[in-house]
Amino acid sequence: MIRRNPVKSRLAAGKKCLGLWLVANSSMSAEIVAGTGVDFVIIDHEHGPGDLIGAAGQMQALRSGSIGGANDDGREPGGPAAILRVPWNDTPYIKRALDTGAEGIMVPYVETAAEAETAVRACKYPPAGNRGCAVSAIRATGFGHDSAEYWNRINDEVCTVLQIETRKGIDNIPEIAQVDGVDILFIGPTDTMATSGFNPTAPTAEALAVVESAEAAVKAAGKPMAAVPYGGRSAAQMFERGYDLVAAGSDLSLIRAGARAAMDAHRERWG
Ligand code: 3PY
Ligand code: MG
Repeated sequence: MIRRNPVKSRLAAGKKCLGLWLVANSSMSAEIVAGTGVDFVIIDHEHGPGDLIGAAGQMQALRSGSIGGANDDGREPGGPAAILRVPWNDTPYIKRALDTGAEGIMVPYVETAAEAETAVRACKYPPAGNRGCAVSAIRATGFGHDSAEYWNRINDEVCTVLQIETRKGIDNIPEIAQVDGVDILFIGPTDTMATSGFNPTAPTAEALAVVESAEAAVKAAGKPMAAVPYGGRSAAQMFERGYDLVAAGSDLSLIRAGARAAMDAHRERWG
């Protein structure tokens, strides 16, 4: 069965979406995260060691719904939306990620409307796009059990997320946002600062202002806006700023933060 994309259905209902990153290529990380009832995950293949076999295992774990009491509050059944960030705007990789079962694709470093069109076309079967078709042989269709339903529905259900991470990309947001099939614009604060000549590990007011100019442009274009928290802001503060989706932390960063807090508390008391 092909379900309604949970991110699309929440956005259509005017709800905000909280997500987490999966960087460790671990199905157990995915299972833990899914058990929290988080709205979406981003399986990261731009950074980290992720591969498509790992992504398949993570997507199986996301759907298992076996821990944490998820799905008892009216959310789409089947766990968080699985969005896969591809390494680059690469049509063959996007095809393989979708075939593996990703419900959304996130493309880094999009700078022009032409690049946005390339990404959207890679995410859609003809005639809307140029995604290759092997519906009887792929995990996304239940290995052929759901071929017809998948073909009929996936062009509408797939979620295309484009990242804005450069000055050129910011300048072109009005045109990028108008490309049919672009669902969400995701500002990458770290790369935006880095590509604008700033040190992203110690953001100055000037560096933050560049990211804020991207926010203003996405808002003006009327597109759903996403990012990771930046400038010391919490996820809640990001939502207050007008974000529709926030990807708040990763399996790896949350382990680091938990381990750090436990050790700091121990050292403070016991030395
Ligand atoms: C960035 O900040 O550059 C991202 O890609 C999201 O973390
Ligand atoms: Mg980035």
